[in-house]
Amino acid sequence: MKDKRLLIPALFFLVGFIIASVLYNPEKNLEVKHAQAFATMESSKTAAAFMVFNNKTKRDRTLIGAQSDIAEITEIHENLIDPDDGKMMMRKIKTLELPSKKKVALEPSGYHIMFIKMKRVLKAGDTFPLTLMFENGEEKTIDVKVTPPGQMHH
Ligand SMILES: [Cu+2]
Repeated sequence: MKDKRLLIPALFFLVGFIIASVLYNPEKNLEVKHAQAFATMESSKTAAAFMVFNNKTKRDRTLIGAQSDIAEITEIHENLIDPDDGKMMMRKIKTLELPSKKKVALEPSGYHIMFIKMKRVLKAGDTFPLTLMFENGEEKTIDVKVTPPGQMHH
C-alpha cells in the first residue's frame, strides 16, 4: 500500500474485525440446560432425553437432528393425545423450532429426544454425550445426566 493514510484505517478495521470475531460466539447464545435421561433396565429397548433450550439469539433456530452412541437410532419425538382414543402417543418429528428469545422445554409430557434399540443400559449417576444438530450446520455436543426414573431435575 503506497498511501500510508489508508494503511492506518485499514489496520483499525482489521483489529476491530478480529476483536468482534472473538467476542461473537454464537454457541454462547443458544443455551441447552438440564439435559437428563431416565435410567433404564437391561430389558429396556428405548430411552428418552429431556432438556431446556434457551434461544437468546435474535434469530429463530431449528433443531434438525440428534446423534448418540447409546442407541442405534436417535430421533426427535413429540408426545400427543390420540384424537381417536384419547391415549398418549408419540411420533417422530423432523425439526423442532426454537424461536428467538424463547425457551423450549423437552419434557416427559411433550418433546423429547428418543433413543431406539438401546446399545447399553443407562445407570443413574452416569452421563453420556449427545450431539445436537442445527439448521445452520452448527453441532453442539452436550452431556446428558442419567437420573432415577421419573425424577426431573429442573
Ligand atoms: Cu418418543
